Amino acid sequence: NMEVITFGESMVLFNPDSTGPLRYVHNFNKTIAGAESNVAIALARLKHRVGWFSRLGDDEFGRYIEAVIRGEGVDVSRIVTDPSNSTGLLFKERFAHVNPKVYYYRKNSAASNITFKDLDLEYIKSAKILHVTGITLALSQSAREAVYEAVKMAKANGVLISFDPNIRLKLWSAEEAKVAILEMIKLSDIVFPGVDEGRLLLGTEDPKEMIKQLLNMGCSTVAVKLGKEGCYIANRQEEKMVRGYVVERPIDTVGAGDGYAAGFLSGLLNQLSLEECGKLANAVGAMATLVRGDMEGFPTLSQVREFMGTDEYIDR
Ligand code: KDG
Repeated sequence: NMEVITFGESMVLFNPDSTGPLRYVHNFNKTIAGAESNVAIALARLKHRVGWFSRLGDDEFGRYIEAVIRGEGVDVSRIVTDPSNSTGLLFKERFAHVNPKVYYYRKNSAASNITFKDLDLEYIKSAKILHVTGITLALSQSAREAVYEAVKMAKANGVLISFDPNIRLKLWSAEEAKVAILEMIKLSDIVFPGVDEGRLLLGTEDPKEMIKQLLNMGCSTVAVKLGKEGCYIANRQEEKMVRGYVVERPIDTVGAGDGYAAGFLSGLLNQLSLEECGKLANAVGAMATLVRGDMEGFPTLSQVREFMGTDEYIDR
């Protein structure tokens, strides 16, 4: 049985080898992106049994995504192949010293055509945690229905629901996002909002106030991500500020939130204290920023222990 199951759109990511406007870029580095597969890959590296699925195009890019995620040790047995729509793509555009810009080529992609019929309910029911994100809610009506269907069924069977709002304003308006995400939060046990999402969803950037509101909506664990500052986290028993790790030169912060969520879920699965969950989450999130690409920087268990200073490092 899987400990965590997640689903959502993964895309081929083309990362430019040089900075500047894309029309002047000649060489790209091909890799994959996708918030949910990022979480799955990060969990697999931390030695958890994790499954990810999506609808992929019957094309080379779909086969590539499947191979990469399978190669990371994630169970991909529930992937559905779409005979008529293509796998989505995404390009980054890099400029010195600022976060990259992102361009999506994912409208009507195979994954955005996912429906509840693509779900293997027995498989989802057998997990301890179902992790979903607001990106899937934004993809299409049928994708949104698939998320609700999976969540309601999982919940009814005692599976914990983990939810990252992951608001992407390139995919939907703030108003639409707010309604759908608040509805999902009410069904969730564990939520991972950022402070900017607090402003948009709850009208506050104050982590304490965000936590109060989210616990009132029925969530049992709330982890407010504060970027390099760390996180402010709470469950029904306690509330804690956990300082982040200092990263001298972050290279690419995209994917850090997914690493954070994976670290936190790993802590919960290993029954760590709330504070230890926050520390591990901070460490995985910080390490994700040290490497170009959304998922390449996620650490193995021994790498994260070394980074956190709990394991001695022997380099030769
Ligand atoms: O959280 C990182 C993701 O945003 C990235 O990997 C791409 O899934 C993606 C998206 O929809 O932006």
